[in-house]
Amino acid sequence: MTELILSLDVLDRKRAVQIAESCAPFIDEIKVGYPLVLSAGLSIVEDLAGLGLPLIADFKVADIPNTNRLICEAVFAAGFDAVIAHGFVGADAARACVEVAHNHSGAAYIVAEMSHPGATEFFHGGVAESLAELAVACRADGIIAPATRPERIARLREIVGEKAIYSPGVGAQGGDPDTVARLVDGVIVGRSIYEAEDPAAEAERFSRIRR
Ligand code: NUP
Repeated sequence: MTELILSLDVLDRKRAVQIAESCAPFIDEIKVGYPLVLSAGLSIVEDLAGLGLPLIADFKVADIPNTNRLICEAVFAAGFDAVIAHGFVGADAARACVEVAHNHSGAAYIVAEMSHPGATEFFHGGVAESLAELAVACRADGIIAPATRPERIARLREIVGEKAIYSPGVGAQGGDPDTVARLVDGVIVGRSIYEAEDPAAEAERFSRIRR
């Protein structure tokens, strides 16, 4: 089953919690990033934890191994279940994130290729493939790959095999949810849900990809 992951990039704490609560029956996980944490504070995790859905910290961690370790320890201490990290910093730094995640019975996902147009400037030409290989070598739980380029997801799937692929870029960024859902383990949706007049109805509509 392909999961539906809500990207909760909402700045107002109350609104974020309201949207998460109303969408909860239709989603499998919630992804929280800098926009919400920097606006509402890290304690937003406590507000969301009650929903019983896994929480992914999209902090795209990208530092030296020791700093990555410190960041990830704070992420899991806060109550997150998974973290997203960059792989371009090298295997030692990425592995630090994976190790901390696994020590906390959590998961770590490595960004293999991003979804925005500018991502082609650096991720193409073999880089994304190398990052996917690094994710496998570091025993990461999966990769992030672009819903805006299904053909790239298919290519990266050849490298990561059974590992999870989570994919942002549907809706607001132009990716087609049904096409992508067949290729990945989780589809990440932000604006198409949280900016909708009725976020829960939109989440329910997207949840048809779970079939
Ligand atoms: O390559 C990536 N593309 C992307 O959009 C990697 C990401 N982590 N994201 C995140 O997914 C982005 O920061 C946002 O939080 C979410 C997509 O949101 P939306 O475009 O559906 O609103």
